[in-house]
Amino acid sequence: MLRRFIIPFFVLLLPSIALAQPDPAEFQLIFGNPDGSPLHVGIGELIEVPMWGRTPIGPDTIISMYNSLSADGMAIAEQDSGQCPDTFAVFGVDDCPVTPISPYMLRFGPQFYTNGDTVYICSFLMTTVDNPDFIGQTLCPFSNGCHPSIWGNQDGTRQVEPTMTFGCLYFAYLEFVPGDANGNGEVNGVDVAYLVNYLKGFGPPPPEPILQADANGNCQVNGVDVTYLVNYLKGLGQGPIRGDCQ
Ligand SMILES: [Ca+2]
Ligand SMILES: [Ca+2]
Repeated sequence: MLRRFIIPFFVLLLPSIALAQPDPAEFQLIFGNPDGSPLHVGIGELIEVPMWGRTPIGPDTIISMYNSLSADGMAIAEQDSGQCPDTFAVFGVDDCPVTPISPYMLRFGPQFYTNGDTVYICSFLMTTVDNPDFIGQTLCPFSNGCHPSIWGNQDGTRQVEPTMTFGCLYFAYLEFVPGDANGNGEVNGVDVAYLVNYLKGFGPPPPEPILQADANGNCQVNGVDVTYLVNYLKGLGQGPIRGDCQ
């Protein structure tokens, strides 16, 4: 009779012991877009890599937050700083020999509590490499810094390493003037002739990115763009538009 009493007692006790320590799965740290889609960036461009955080439903407030991110030098040329409220301190961490780019840490002082929502914290600023080969590619250069991201709970005695998610970068096409088929920065009749020659097989393709010849913004380069350009140059149609192409 005694044994039957003891076993249920321990079964009840075990879950309460487990809850005494924060569950890392309940604390989320996301770098990049919270929906997991890649950030659209250019080459050689100063970019913002946003951080998002989530704490559990309930009054479990973070009072100390170190967020650390490493970036692979293949895609990131420089890690500049953080773009954060004044309550954040930004530390450059240069004692991480395994990473080509020194990770920066962002330290947060005041309380942070999301009650189950995913909220924006602040951003790391970085500069992408100036490598045209990456245009049109998706790279995933981010990883945990060599110093872990650590969040401290309100009572000051518990710490949790949040579950981290790292988004990727999509290297979008270079800045260009849509309709500028020959890539000289202007849109005029020369572009019509250039595009016609190319489409007939008599001339070279538009310089990279070839979509600068996509005058109507439908992400294709063909005879419709010639008509579109002619109409625009005659004052009969709208100006060239840049499509949202990948
Ligand atoms: Ca031109
Ligand atoms: Ca087109």
